[in-house]
Amino acid sequence: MHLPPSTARVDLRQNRRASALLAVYWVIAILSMALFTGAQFLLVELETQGNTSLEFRAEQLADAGVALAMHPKMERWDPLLRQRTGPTEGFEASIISEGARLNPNVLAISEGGRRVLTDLFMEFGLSEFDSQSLSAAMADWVDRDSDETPLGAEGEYYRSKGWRGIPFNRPFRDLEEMVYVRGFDEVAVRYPGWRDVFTLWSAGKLDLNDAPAELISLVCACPPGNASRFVKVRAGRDGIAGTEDDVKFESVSQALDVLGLQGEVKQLVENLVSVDDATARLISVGKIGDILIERTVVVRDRNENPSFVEVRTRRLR
Ligand SMILES: [Ca+2]
Ligand SMILES: [Ca+2]
Repeated sequence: MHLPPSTARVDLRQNRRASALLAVYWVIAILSMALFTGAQFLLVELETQGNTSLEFRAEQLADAGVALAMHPKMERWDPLLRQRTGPTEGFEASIISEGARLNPNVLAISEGGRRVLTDLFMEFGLSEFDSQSLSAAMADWVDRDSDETPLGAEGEYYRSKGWRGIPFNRPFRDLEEMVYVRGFDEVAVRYPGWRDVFTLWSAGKLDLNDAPAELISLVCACPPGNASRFVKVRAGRDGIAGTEDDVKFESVSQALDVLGLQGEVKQLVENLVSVDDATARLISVGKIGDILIERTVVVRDRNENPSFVEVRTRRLR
């Protein structure tokens, strides 16, 4: 069908007007969307900034706790370590001996230490054979030579798996290195919380004044009941650990007597335990509103010439 030229022009103009109108609607729609999105971004950004400044405040509060805990004269039961600084804010700091954890660098290089590691891995759920093999592989990892110990693993084993340059033949410098030791993957699967059991910063002996009952029983090869009773004695008359009446053992011999160890067993264990590790773990949680930030600082020689060896921060909530 052919329209007369004039009608065609009118239609064309109408079409153009309709197109222009449509374009205006589009522009309005896009602008509205842009404004809406912009407003949303602004809201999110304001919220993020608000959270960031609250997090910063919580970190400051955590640091206030760390600073107090750092002081060599500060006792762990001192109420100054637990303060409320406002209606919704405050901090709680604690001081723990780093010797309350196990040091793989020291344990792996002695027979008594490897016995402890083997027992620990069995506690984690590994078989006796796998536990012994893993202890031996850890010894090969940290000792300086490339001679394989019985059940151990040196370069040849790792090369067969396509890994070159390991073991490092030096002490672990980071707990994460342990993951690469042959057989350690089984520990990571069976006991994901393994990192909380170990440290690389203690002098290497289990500090009986702070260690949990499970590790005392393991290292001292004594019944769990003895270790629990020992921990109760340590907590003092009020039965609560970390209070003023806590018992602090002055000598290893005295502590082992309370644990009920005698004779040869006592002699064997004496080399694996202490009562005064010089490295401390200060854990301080800063709180504001619903936000909790935990700062962990490991301090060497807190009483003499303090130095930080590790600082970690995590948001708990
Ligand atoms: Ca080696
Ligand atoms: Ca107490």
